[in-house]
Amino acid sequence: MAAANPSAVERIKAASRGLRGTIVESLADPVTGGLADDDQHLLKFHGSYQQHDRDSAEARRQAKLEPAFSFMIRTRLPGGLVTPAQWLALDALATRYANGTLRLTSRQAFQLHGVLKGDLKPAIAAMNAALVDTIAACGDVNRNVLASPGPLASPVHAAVQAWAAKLSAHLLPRTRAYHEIWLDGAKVAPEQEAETVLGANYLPRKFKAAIAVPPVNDVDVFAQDLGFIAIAQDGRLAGFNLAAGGGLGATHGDAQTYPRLAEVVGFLAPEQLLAVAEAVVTTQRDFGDRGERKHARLKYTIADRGLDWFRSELERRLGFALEAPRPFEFTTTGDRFGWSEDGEGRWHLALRIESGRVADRGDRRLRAGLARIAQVHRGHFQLTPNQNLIVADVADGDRWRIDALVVGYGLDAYRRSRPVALESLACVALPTCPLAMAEAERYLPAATAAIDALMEKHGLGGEPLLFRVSGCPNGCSRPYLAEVALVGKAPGRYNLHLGGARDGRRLAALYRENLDEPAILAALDPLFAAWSAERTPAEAFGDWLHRSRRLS
Ligand code: SRM
Ligand code: SF4
Repeated sequence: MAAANPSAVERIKAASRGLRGTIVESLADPVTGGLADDDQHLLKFHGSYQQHDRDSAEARRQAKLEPAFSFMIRTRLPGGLVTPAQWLALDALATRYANGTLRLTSRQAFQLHGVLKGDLKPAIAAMNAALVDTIAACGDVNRNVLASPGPLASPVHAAVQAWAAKLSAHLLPRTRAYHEIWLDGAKVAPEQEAETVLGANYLPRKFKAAIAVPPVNDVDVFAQDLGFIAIAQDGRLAGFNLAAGGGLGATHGDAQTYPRLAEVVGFLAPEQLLAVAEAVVTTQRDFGDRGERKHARLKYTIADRGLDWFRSELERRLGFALEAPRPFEFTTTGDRFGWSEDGEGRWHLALRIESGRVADRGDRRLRAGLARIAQVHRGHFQLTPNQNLIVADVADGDRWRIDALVVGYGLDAYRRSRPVALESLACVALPTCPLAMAEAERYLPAATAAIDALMEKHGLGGEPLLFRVSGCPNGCSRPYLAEVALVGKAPGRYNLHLGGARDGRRLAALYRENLDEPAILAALDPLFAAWSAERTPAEAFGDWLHRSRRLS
C-alpha cells in the first residue's frame, strides 16, 4: 500500500537500482573516510554501518577534522552456527581489518568494528571466502534468523536449525548487488531481479524472525516481528505456534512508540513454515507504514489493525486456516553454562562471553583462547542469543583438551561469576554506536557488581536476577524484557525499568526516569529488602514485584 508521503529512506531505496546506489563510487572517493549520505542507508542492506569513534569526536571537531569514520560489519548466520575454520577466518579478519576484537551479538551474529573504508571490500570478500556472508544483516529486510541453540543430535533442535537456515534463505533479497559490489560478480540489470517476496522497495522497516524451542526462550521469541515456537511430540518436531508483532524499539518521550510483545496466532505444520513466513512478510510489506519510520514495524501494523484482521489477512494469502495454538511452556531465557551431554555421547560447553566481546584483556585472553580452541575443536560453535558461545559437539575424549584451554586462557570465569553477572546483557553503545545516549557494554561490569553488592546486603547474593543495559531506548539488549533494566538517557543516567519475567513473557514497566547510579541503587534498595523479606521460596524478583504491586 503506497504511503501518501513516503519517508526519505523509501525514496533512497526506490532510486537505488536494487540497493546499488553509488556505493562503488563512494568507496572510491579518496576525499573522505565516509560514504555519501544515501549510500550510508544502502550499505546497511549489505551488512555494514558507517560509524565514527565517539570518544575522539569532540577533539576532532575542535581540530576541524572530519569524525574518525570507520565501519561495522555484521554477519548473517542463521542460528549462530559456525565451523572452527570460519571462527579462525573471522578472528584473522579482526586483526587484519578491524579493532582486534570480535563481538557476538544478541542475534547470534558476529560484528567487526573499526573497519576503514578502504578495507571494507577486502574484509567482506574474505568473509565470503570463508562462506560467511553479510547479506541482509541490516536494512529494511529480514535480519539474521535466531534459533534456540541446542545439540544437533536432538531431532527437534536439528530440525529447528535447518528451518532457520531455510527461512533466512527464503527471505533474502534477490538483488545481485552484493555480489557485484563486494565480490566483483557479473553485472546484472536491476530490472531482471524481481523481488517477489520483499517487493521492489523492500520492507518498510527492519524485520526480525526467531524460532524458539521450549522450555528455553533464549531467542526472546516475543520480541520478534515473526516468531515460531517449536512444538514437539514424542521427541520429534510436530509443528510450530506462530507468534507475530513483537518489537522493542522506542523513543524517549514519544508515547506513539513502545515495546510490544508478539501475540500467538495459531499452529502450523513444519512444511507450512515458509508459506506462513512469506504471508506475514508480504502482509507487512503491503500494509506497513512507509511514511513514518518510527511507526513502520509490524508491531504497529498489528496494534493498529488488530490481531483478527491480521489473522484473516494471513489466511487469505495462505488459502488455509491456521490451527488453534498448541500448549507450550517456557521456563527461562538464559543459557546453561558448563558442560552438558546430549544423550548421544557428544558434549557441549556453554561459555560466558560478557557482552559478547571476544577480546584479550589482562589474564582473560578470550580471543586467543577461543582461537586456540578453534584450532583443535572438531565440532562446531554456536553463538547464543544471550551473546554467549557454545563449543558444541565435542567427543568425550576431547573434553580434557578443551578444558585445559578454557582454564589457561581465563574462559572459565562463568564458574566463579554471580548469577546476576552471568545472565546480564548489554548492547554495544559507546564508543561506536551513533545512537548511544549512555554507556552500556563498558558500564556492565561495574553495574552488575553494584547490583550484586546490593543483593548481598539483603541476603540475596547468589539469587538469579535478569539484568540488562541498553545505551538508548532502541533496546538492542532487549532490556524491556528484563527483571531490572537500565535504558540510557544521557551520559551516566538511565531510565529504570522493572518487572519483566524470567520466561520472557512479560514486559518490564518504566519505574523511574533519568537516574544516576546512586539513585538507581537507592531505588532498588527498599525493593530488594522487601523482596528478600516477602518472597515465597524461589520467587523471582519480577514475579514478586507484580504480586506485591510495587511497580508504581
Ligand atoms: Fe540494534 C540500531 C546494535 C539487536 C533494536 N543496533 C542498532 C545500531 C545498528 C545503531 C544504528 O542504527 O546506527 C547498533 C550498532 C551498534 C554498534 O556499534 O555495533 C545496534 N542491535 C545491535 C546489537 C549489536 C546489540 C548487541 O550488543 O548485541 C544487536 C545486533 C543484532 C544482530 O546481529 O542483528 C542488536 N537491536 C537489537 C535488538 C534485539 C533483537 O533483535 O533481538 C533490538 C530490539 C528488538 C527490535 O528490533 O525491536 C534492536 N537496533 C534496534 C533499533 C530500534 C528498532 C525500532 O523498531 O525502533 C535500532 C535503531 C533503528 O532501527 O532505527 C537499532
Ligand atoms: Fe546503540 Fe541504542 Fe542499540 Fe545500544 S540500544 S546498540 S545504544 S542503538
